Amino acid sequence: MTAPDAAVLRCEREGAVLTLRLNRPEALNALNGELCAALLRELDAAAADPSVRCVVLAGAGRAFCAGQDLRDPAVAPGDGPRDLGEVVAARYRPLVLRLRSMPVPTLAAVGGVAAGAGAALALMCDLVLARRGASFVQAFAAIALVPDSGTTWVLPRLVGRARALGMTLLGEKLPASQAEQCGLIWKCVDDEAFDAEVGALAARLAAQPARALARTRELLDAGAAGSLEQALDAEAAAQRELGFAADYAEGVAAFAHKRAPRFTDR
Ligand code: T3D
Repeated sequence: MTAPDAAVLRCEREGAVLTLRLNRPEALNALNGELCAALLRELDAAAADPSVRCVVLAGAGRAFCAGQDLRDPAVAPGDGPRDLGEVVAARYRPLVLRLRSMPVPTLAAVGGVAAGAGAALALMCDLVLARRGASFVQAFAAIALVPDSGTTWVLPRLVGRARALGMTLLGEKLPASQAEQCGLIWKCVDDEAFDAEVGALAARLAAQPARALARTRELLDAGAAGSLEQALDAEAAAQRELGFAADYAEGVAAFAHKRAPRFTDR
């Protein structure tokens, strides 16, 4: 794996779990070009490293991520207009597609506010665990932009059109408890239990059959857009692939012998 970028991204390893921690706490971990590049580089490295079986995305300090760094000269309109289409295509598109196609499960550990593209990156992870004091903000309208980084795709899928419009048009801070209630995230956790729950859930995901989980994500994403026939065909194709893989034999053997499985496929 490549060396961690200590300046803006911390890479923390605990067994098969890799935690990528956004590390610009003075700017609430806002995303500049350097941080986006470092994150993509480490996600690519994790995808290629068979010893990584779960990736956790987290933030240093009191925030998860405040979205695009509005002081970044590449986007700040101070010296004249900026082509933000170029910025989102170059920085956020590859990150979103990389997260959504990781060969291992991904977990967002949202310990504080997640805004704009920061919320989008969290919502692109397979599971989102949020500290009770955390919140989610669709911050785009406040600076007269549209939701980006896949927000228009993921938000209505998670919470439906009415709530997606309410969140994006009003841009209010949505507390983690309400985010759980409306299905935006997997779970809201009491502040004092948060770190332990993140560690336990990540370890549990890392012990799961990674390839089967990645195919499950693909099928759920594709199924939401396609017909029932397409879903049945895609399920059969994935089941064919997984049925020939080692993890299936291991899972059935573990069941038969009443022992814990040791999954290795990715
Ligand atoms: O632009 C493009 O390239 C297109 C791509 C867009 C993708 C996007 O993500 S657009 C959305 C960008 N993000 C925002 O608009 C969020 C702006 N921030 C906020 O609304 C609030 O800061 C928060 C709701 C996130 C948190 O509020 P609060 O009260 O907890 O903290 P604060 O006091 O507002 O911020 C603390 C510090 O962080 C402050 O710095 P200072 O004054 O102490 O030196 C603040 O300026 C800084 N900060 C917060 N967000 C950003 C930021 N610095 C740079 N960029 C930020 N996004």
